[in-house]
Amino acid sequence: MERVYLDNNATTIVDPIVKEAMDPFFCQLYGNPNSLHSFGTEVHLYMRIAMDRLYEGINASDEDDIIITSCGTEGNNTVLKAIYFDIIRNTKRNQIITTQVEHPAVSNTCKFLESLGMEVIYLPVNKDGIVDLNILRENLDPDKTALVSIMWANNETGLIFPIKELASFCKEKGVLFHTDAVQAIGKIKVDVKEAPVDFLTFSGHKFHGPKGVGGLYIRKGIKFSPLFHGGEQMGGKRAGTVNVPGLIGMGMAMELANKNLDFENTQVRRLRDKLEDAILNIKDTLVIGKREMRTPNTILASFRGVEGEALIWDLNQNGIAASTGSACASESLLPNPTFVAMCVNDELAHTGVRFSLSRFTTEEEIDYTIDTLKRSVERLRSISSSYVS
Ligand code: C6P
Repeated sequence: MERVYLDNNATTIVDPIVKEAMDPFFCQLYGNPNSLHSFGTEVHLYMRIAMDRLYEGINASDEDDIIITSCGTEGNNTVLKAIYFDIIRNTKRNQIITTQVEHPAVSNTCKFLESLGMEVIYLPVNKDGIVDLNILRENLDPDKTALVSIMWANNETGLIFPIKELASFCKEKGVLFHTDAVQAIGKIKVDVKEAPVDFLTFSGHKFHGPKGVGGLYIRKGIKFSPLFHGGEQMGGKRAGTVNVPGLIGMGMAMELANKNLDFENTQVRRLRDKLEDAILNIKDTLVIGKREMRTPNTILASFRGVEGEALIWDLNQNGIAASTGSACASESLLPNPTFVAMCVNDELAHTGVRFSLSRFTTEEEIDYTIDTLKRSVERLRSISSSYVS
């Protein structure tokens, strides 16, 4: 049986070049980089090269900081909790503005901080599924707002947010701006000089790097309380021994991701569009968000009368991996929050299926998926009590 992986927004295959780059750092170059002996110091050069690749990858300046974290969730927690400890508890600015469609790594952290007394505004999305400048303008109050946190690209719809405009507006108003760029890196250009964000989160395993490593960009001069207290690693900004193989792999993955951006925007986009056209050719289906406003690899589709879980199960029986939304919420029986925020009706909210491709997806895999999908939807509709054609 064919096996087709179309859940690349959940995680990606590690590029073999990345794996090869990481290899020596398990059994040969395994010293603790904070040790003073040669086993420790000999890894410094390689770590520097990896860090340079990260800086270059997002066009950060030398004076900016990038701290190495364990994942995207840690980066988001670090920023939001630092803002709580550094600004919200000590000043009159006790508000964070975010959106209704953030990943739980942001939204659940916000809910936790609300329980400690912080005020959170969850901005709705517009008819296109994104947060536009007008709604931020209406809600932002420089005397109250401590931070704006808005994702660069949505993990479920793939919709890209106008980060340059939103961050520039916050800069003009003197309000800090954070973006969760976990789903943007490797899919679209991310440039922190062009889009003046103060904090930016990324995660290695979303762009063909390893799991268990991520990064947090912090614009120069911003002081913040670390999430972890302990040793002096990362200049005291993130205690804990750095995941050296992870960092080496993530650095290589970032370089490859940027080298492959054109491919992503031509080849991956072409295959995504081919699958999307085929989905839309099936009766009573819809795809969320305009194509040109989405990352080139993502489709969130809805098949009327077919429960998302049932379709995922059926596709899985045929070797195809897709998801009903974000992997970490896939066991929830509640309607997909992104669908709800986009005012899609309740039936549709239960029928969403996300297909996410990568540069490793092949034409044959897409052709096989199209054939299988048509048959699965037809079969599931034929036994569905809620589907009337
Ligand atoms: N989204 C998905 O299926 P971690 O896994 O901690 O490195 O990254 C968390 C994270 C943060 N922000 C965004 C926008 C994300 O998409 C994710 C991970 C996966 O959509 C797994 S839940």
